[in-house]
Amino acid sequence: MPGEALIVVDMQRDFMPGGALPVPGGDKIIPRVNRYIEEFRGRGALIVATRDWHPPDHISFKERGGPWPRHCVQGTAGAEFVVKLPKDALIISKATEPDKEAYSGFEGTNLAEVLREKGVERVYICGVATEYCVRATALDAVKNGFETYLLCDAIKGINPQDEERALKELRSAGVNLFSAL
Ligand code: VGL
Ligand code: ZN
Repeated sequence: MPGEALIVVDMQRDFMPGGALPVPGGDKIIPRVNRYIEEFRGRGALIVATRDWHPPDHISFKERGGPWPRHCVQGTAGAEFVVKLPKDALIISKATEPDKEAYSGFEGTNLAEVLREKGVERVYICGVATEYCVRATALDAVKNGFETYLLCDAIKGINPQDEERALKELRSAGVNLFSAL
């Protein structure tokens, strides 16, 4: 419906098994994410895909004292999307500055402005990783005043306990936990 957006978070090769920073079972949700993309597109929603898009010397990388192995470096195969996106999808690149981490698709991007410009009031979120970029994006969606739904059958976390904690936190923050399955 008009007024709706589907936000697909970081469905990139490096976050899949075999990638630089794999989310266990991350590839299992690819078909469901693709199905949501088609369904939402069919009903006239705006399709947004965020991508982790780091410079090669990003602050979150181990060689700079950060927590993560080097991943999703701009322009590399590891940063490519693994889901089918329509040509008119809105691509949001985040964490593009060497010295700034950004887990949320709203952080340091124009996502909130674009959604408002397009009359979006309700957002549906899926993707990886639940307790990092999905969590941060959903919290910011609520903060920015969007009615926010998490598509719980199309998300995947790195650590099950952290994922569980994040889901509780999101629910108390006002995120609607939704599952079609
Ligand atoms: C992410 C760790 C580092 C994510 C991004 O997309 O959840 N996690 N960079
Ligand atoms: Zn990252």
